[in-house]
Amino acid sequence: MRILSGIQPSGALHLGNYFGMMNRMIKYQQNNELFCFLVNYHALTSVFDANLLRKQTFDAACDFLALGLDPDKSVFWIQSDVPEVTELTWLLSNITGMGLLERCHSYKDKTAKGIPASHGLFAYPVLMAADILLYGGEKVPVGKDQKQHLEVARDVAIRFNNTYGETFVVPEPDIEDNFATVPGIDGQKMSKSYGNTIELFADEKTLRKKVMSIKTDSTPVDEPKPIEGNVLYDLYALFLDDKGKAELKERFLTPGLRYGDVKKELFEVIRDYFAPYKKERDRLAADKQYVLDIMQKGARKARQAAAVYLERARRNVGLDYNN
Ligand code: AQP
Repeated sequence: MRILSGIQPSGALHLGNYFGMMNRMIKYQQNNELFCFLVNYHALTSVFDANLLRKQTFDAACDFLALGLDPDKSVFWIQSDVPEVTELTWLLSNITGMGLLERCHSYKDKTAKGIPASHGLFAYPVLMAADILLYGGEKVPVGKDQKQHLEVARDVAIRFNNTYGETFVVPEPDIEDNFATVPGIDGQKMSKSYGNTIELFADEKTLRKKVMSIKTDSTPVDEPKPIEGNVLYDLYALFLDDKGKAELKERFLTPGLRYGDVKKELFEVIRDYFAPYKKERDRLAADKQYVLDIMQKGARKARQAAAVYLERARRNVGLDYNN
C-alpha cells in the first residue's frame, strides 16, 4: 500500500508530531511503500524568516532520519524540490468550493492565534490535497487535527474524478486513537505555533524546564488525582504499554501521589527514550552534504511518481491543447 504524509518545518518537531505521525510512518515503512516529505511550502504560511525556514527544514530532515526513516526503503524529500505540486494545486483550486474551505477550523484557530490571515493560509488544505493526490497516496497517517483537511482532500479527489473522469486515488485518513491529540504543556493541542511543545531533541536543561512546567490541577496530595483531562497523565501514557498505563492510573488514583515527583520521572523517561537517537541526530547535523544528497535523491524518486498523476490531470482538464 502507498502510505504518504508530510510534516511542516515550521518549528522544532515535538512529541505531538512524533506520536501523531512520525513514529507511525517509520513503522509503516517495513511493509509498505512509504512517501514522506517536509512541507516547506506549507511552512511559508507561518514562517517569514528565510534563514529560519532553511534551518528548520534541515533540522526536520535530520530528526526524521535519526529516528529511523530509511531513505533506501522509502521516498523522503522536501516538498519544494517537486514544484509540480503547485501546478496541481491550481488545477484543484478550480473545483474546490469556497464553502469547503470556509468550514476548516484550522484556519480560524491559527488566525485567532495571530498567524496572518493570508490567502496561502486559507488555501492550505488545497495544497495539502495536491500533496496527497500528486503521489497517489492511499493511506495518510495524521493526528486528529488534520482529519478535516483529509476530508477536504477526499472531497476534492472525488469531485475532480466526477468532473473530469477517473484521475486520482481517493485517500483514506489513518488516525491512531491513542495518539490522536497529544496535549501541550498548557493543556491545548501541542503545536509549534502555540509555544507549548516538548521538543524531541531539546537539551536536558530545556527539557527539564518544559516538563516541570506541565500544567497540573490543585488536587491536594492526600486525595486521588483525576485521570480525565490530566495533561501529565496523558503525556506520560504516551510512553507506556497497556500494563504500564494501568499501573500509572492506579498510582494517580492512590492518595499521596505528588505531581512534582511524577514530572521528574517523566523528564527521565523522555530523555532516555530519545537518547539513543540523539547521537545519530548530532552526526547527521554535522554532515550537511550527506543529508542534502539524501533529500535530492528522494526528490528525484518523488518527481517520477508525480509525473504519472500530473500528466493525467493535465490531459483530463484539457491543458494538452495541441492534441
Ligand atoms: N498535538 C498533536 N497530537 C497529535 N498529532 C499531532 N500532529 C501535530 N501536532 C499533533 C501531527 O503531526 C503531523 C505533522 O504536523 P504539521 O507540522 O505538518 O502540522 P500541524 O498539525 O499544524 O503541527 P503543529 O505543530 O501544530 O504545527 P504548526 O503550529 O506550525 O501549525 C500531522 O499529521 C499532525 O496531525
